[in-house]
Amino acid sequence: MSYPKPSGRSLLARHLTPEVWRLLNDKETRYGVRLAHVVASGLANPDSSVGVYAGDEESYTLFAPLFDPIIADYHGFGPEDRHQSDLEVARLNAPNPDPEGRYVVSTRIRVARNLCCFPFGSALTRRERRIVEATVVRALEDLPGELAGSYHPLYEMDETTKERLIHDHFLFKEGDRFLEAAGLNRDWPDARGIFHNPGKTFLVWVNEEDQLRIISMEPAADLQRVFARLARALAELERRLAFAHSERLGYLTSCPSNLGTAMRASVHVRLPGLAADEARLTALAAAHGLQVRGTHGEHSASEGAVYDVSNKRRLGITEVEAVRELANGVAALIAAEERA
Ligand code: ADP
Ligand code: DAR
Repeated sequence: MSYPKPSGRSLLARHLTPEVWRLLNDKETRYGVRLAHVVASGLANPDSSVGVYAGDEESYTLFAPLFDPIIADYHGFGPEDRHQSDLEVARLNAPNPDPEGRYVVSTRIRVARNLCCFPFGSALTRRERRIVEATVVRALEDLPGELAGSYHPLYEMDETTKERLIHDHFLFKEGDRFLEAAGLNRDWPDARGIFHNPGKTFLVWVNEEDQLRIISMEPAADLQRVFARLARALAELERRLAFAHSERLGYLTSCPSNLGTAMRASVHVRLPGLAADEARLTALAAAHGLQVRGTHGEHSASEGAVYDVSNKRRLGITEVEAVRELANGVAALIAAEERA
């Protein structure tokens, strides 16, 4: 395959030079992942922001001449940097940014994980994806106390239930064109599903963009309690499953934007005053290290002036620091809303 010059302004377009292509194009990981696989989504979607997906853990080292500049660009994380995780609730000290409940509708903290010793989602065979599902579900069905729940395979779910769960922000949307071009939607809906406790405050997505999306969520803005539930769940799951992880990059994920903590901590916050100037809202959020999404997450618009506001940085920051950064940033947005 000759050098496929990427168009657009993605990090792929910026860093897939002819030299990098010549250097890496004939290499293959032990799971058979090649460079063409890694760059497929960004080549097919010139409007990508990142444009690459790792096919396995080894992609991050074998294709480092492409991934390292992308990681440095997105996270400000250099080749000599080392990620540190910190899930110690006692060190969080994140004040509730909206104790009277006037602005924050709900809080959600999620982390991505992939099992070690398997390819990632874009390179799994149907058989491997079913083994991942069975392995993960066996661990989930063994969880104690508040984390106990049940698994609901997508392929056994009626459309009404699926649409209700998506509408209510509990279930992932069917894969978008970026995931499609990466091969992450292959064999859909086979071996995909959602685990949740009766109250839907603890949920796990199985085999979406990553093999696990582990989620703690509830109404209002008690970030401390949402984080504590997630930390308990991760401690239980780390005893039952081995996750793809590297000393340098932390938890390894399909998309490099999720590396490190692999955490996105978000609030749904109603900001009718700031909604009048979304560019200003986005700039104000960015000044506090926060990202703004629509009411239904990535690639969606805001409804009723409700915005999904979350930490942008995932790598080179600890989980505790990311959640504290969100708490402080949301408090600043609420103060600006009260002045708007
Ligand atoms: P992810 O956060 O898993 O990377 P998305 O941005 O697509 O992916 O969000 C997934 C789902 O989580 C969407 O339905 C979104 O509305 C929902 N969501 C995100 N943050 C919150 C929140 N604070 N409260 C309720 N739902 C949320
Ligand atoms: N849409 C892809 C991925 C961007 C980051 N979001 C993820 N990983 N869900 C892009 O390159 O724009």
